[in-house]
Amino acid sequence: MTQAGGVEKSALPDARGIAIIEALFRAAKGRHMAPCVTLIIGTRRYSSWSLRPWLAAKQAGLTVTEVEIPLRQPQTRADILQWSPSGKVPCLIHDGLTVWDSLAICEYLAELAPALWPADRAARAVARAVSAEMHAGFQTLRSLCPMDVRTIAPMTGITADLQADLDRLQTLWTDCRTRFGDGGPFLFGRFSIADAMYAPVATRCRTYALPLTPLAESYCRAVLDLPSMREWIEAAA
Ligand SMILES: N[C@@H](CCC(=O)N[C@@H](CS)C(=O)NCC(=O)O)C(=O)O
Repeated sequence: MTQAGGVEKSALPDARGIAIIEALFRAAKGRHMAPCVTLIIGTRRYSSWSLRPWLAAKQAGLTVTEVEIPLRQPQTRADILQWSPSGKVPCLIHDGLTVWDSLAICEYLAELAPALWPADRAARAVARAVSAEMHAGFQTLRSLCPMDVRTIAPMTGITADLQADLDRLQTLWTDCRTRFGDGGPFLFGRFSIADAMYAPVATRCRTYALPLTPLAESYCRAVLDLPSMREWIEAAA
């Protein structure tokens, strides 16, 4: 049955279907397989919160089964509520457990794949702080420059509030790269959850041609060049 503008339910696997898919992965790959997680995500083109844990899981080499729910449809909330008690995506399902909220999901993924946080305690603490800052902040950037990975729409006239967000962003990226960035092009050298949290910002910088320092430009390029990022953008309708 299809509701106006909604998801055709038979087109999406249900919880039983997901359990069967996970069992098949386990059987096919044997005992030493990478953990298989299911992510309920929103429309790839727009769902910045979905991109974050999806990218973290892919970068960690986990096997990801996805259910993509179209956002901004009359049926969206009902469809999401079938999976996520908060009525929001993303939502992760693993071993019968449901975890909602992007940052909580990333923390869970790091328990499956500890390399998702930096190994050094100080670096790990700062990585958590900048991830939490992204999760809770940058309101002006988020509202004036919504994620749309398929569009290029250079912005003219940067407001003072938007410039303040851009300044903070670039101070933060410079600090992380300078103090912890040896050993790779990411905020803490190797890819970490902090990069997953800022990946939708890298796409916004490109979409809106936001003015950046050379360090910020090259950091954004490193994120956008990740094969998993390319895969997400390619798959976005
Ligand atoms: N704090 C949540 C925010 C999640 C959120 O707002 N997700 C949006 C999509 S990006 C959503 O589910 N919107 C519901 C809707 O559009 O009906 C998180 O970090 O996961």
